[in-house]
Amino acid sequence: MKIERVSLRRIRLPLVAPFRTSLGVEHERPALLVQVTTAEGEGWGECVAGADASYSSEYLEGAEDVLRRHLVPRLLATDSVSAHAVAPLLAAVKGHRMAKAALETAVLDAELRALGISFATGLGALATRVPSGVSVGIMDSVPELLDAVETYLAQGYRRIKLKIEPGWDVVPVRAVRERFGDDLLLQADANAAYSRADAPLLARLDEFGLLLLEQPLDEEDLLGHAALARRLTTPICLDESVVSARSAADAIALGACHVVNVKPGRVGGYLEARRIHDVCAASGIPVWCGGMLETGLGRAGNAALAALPNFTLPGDISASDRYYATDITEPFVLKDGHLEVPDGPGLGVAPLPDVLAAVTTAVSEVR
Ligand code: OSB
Ligand code: MG
Repeated sequence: MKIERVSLRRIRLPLVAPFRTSLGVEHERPALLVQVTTAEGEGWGECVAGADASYSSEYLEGAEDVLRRHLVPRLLATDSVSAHAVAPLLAAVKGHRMAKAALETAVLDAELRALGISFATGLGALATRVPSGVSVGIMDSVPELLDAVETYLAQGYRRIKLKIEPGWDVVPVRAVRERFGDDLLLQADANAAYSRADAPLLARLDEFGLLLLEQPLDEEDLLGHAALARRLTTPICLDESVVSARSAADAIALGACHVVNVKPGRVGGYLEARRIHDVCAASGIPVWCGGMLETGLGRAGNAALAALPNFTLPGDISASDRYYATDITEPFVLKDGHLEVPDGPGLGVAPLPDVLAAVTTAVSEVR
């Protein structure tokens, strides 16, 4: 495919409720959409970089800048681009995985749409629906948290993830476990808010039978995670620390995790995400699909990825209305606690023109 032009579109979506984590609180989701146009048709990708650089070093304006100056021009200068060629073409630019992921996704979407093949089929996935989990933010009080969890469970969510931070950990986890019982699939995510010295405190979570504890320590502290994994009975899961198939393999070899959260944006795209799935499968490490408050575009790709066989734990792939009153695509809805994996060509969904126009704050083209 020859890429003719690439549009970079900034959108802003209000959240149905504030989402608080140890990294901060979000009231809306500003996002960057990448649209590639080829002679064979178009494709879309969503960049998951946040407004600030609190989750990773990437942030929205930075992602837009590197796309415009360094990434898109490399593809425009190439006569024929396939999705598998994107990462090698962009490899001379270090890092910026979320920006690269958005561009590769748009090319993959265009390619698969032209071929009439769905993302799920293109990735090698067979499942037609995936179990849906929900990530529950830090609340002002335990009763408020219990109400939120009760509402999600009533909607059918199959697994609850509680965001934790120092001062909001043992007490809310105990409260949820006691209220909803031992059968509830429950896990916690610290977003790197603890240090090695907190091991005794984190060990107190062991009594609650969590599926896993996600990213308790700094993203670079693999040895700290390995020490914690030896000390706790709760399985350690890595999110921020795993940025590639190589780093996943290293973390596993060091004993730093028993489970991996796979987010396509964090690792540079769906093709690398697939490789992480494969590396983990070969090592007997289960994976699940994380989320970054994606719109329907990113949610569609994530549902396809999560349909791969080693995604044996429910992911943070909730229905559109978990975050958005109006999604930019046809909304993903919960059916019996699951989301359907789109089976149309490419991502199988596309932005609805009216909604897209209403939430767009800026568009620019790179040719
Ligand atoms: O750590 O998984 C995380 C959202 C933003 C940044 C980091 C994380 C999250 C979530 C939300 O937990 C998951 C979702 O999209 O529902
Ligand atoms: Mg996480």
